[in-house]
Amino acid sequence: MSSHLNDPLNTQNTTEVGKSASSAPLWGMVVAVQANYYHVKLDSGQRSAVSSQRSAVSSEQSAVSSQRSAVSGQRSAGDQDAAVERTESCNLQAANLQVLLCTRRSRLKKIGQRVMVGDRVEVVEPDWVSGRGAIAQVLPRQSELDRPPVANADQLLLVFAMVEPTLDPHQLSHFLIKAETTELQVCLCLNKSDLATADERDHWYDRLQQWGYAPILISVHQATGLTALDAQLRHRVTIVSGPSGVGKSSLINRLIPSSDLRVASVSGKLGRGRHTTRHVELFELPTGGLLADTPGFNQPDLDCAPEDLATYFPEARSRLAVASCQFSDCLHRDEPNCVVRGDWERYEHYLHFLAAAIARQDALNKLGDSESTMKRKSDRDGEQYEPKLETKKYRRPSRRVQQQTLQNMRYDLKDASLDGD
Ligand SMILES: Nc1nc2c(ncn2[C@@H]2O[C@H](COP(=O)(O)OP(=O)(O)OP(=O)(O)O)[C@@H](O)[C@H]2O)c(=O)[nH]1
Ligand SMILES: [Mg+2]
Ligand SMILES: [Zn+2]
Repeated sequence: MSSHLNDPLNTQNTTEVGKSASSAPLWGMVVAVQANYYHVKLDSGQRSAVSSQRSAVSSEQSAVSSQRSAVSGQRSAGDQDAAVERTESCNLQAANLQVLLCTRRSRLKKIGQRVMVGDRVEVVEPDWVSGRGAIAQVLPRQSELDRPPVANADQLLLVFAMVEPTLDPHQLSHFLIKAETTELQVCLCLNKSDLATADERDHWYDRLQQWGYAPILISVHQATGLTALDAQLRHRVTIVSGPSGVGKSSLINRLIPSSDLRVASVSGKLGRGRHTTRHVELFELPTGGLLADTPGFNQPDLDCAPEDLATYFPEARSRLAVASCQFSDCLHRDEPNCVVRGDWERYEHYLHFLAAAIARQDALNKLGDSESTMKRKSDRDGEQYEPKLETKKYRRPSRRVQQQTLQNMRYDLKDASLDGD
């Protein structure tokens, strides 16, 4: 992350810097979004640059005033300086450790530029007294996740509990596949190892290695395994994900004690699921790096194409890295000379999720057919599309169909609230 952060400072804004010290652009990262306000944490290098610029300005002013005042000038300039410095540091502290509350410039609104948590932004017109500013520019994203909405994340930390709730291999697979579809690096962590026996711990460690993962076993309560985890999180932007109750918020609280209140507020009874997704926030690790807590949900929806599914299994990836199936569009079921089909534990999971992906695609295709309202027509000018005449469209639906639609909507709503977001 950090390598691309400084580029814009050196390239795009050299002329700005030349203009005047006080109008030098400020860069930072959006750490939280609430309604139309963005909390932007300024880059640390810049914060010191800003305060040294400001103290340079204030000492210039002091020098001028000391020249004017012949006798007591020196002393009052010194006092003034110190006072400015004190006010500044208080303001910055009051503004939540160099986080400015920003609006989005109307130009960005006009061009439809969304601002997400994790975005790298340019802040203009900082008001150090009130801790406010405006976002004038958003840098291109390196990655973008929709749920939760976070830009520029480097990795996904999938947290599961070994016990309470019981580790269900199928559910774990489900989450792992979902995590792999993000194309972010996936890191797996098993919490509550204090509740597991040594045999259980060995069993899961070996088993998940077979799946192609190197799980980090931790206990938030006993503070074990946290050093290894910390090394994995350092200097990266990580999204913490996993089912409800596995200890995601407890973990973040432990790693970032200062996040305590805020984490508690988003993962309490009220926040579970719905609230947290609407209010994603990045917390800074004392050792460097940022963590985003997410609401726990128990069944992520998979929307991957059948032909992509194998790429979300490290076991299949490693097989395909050294050999190829006979058919390039092999779905690895019963095709001849398939190199993926075989004796690996999760091959059963693969078949299960493949069947679901195929069913989903079929359903989408059917929907696409029935919803397509244009038909192709050839004439002298070539091919053209014209609206289809829909014979049944204006027919009034029967009472039974109306009842069924209503019923389905109820189920959808119920599912949505169970899913959490
Ligand atoms: N025994 C044990 N319990 C833990 C550990 N870590 C967390 N817990 C407990 O697990 C429960 C759930 O923890 P949370 O941190 O709220 O879990 P979460 O993943 O944030 O849950 P959601 O916010 O619902 O998604 C709490 O009662 C914690 O005290 C651990 O290492 N060992
Ligand atoms: Mg939580
Ligand atoms: Zn195959």
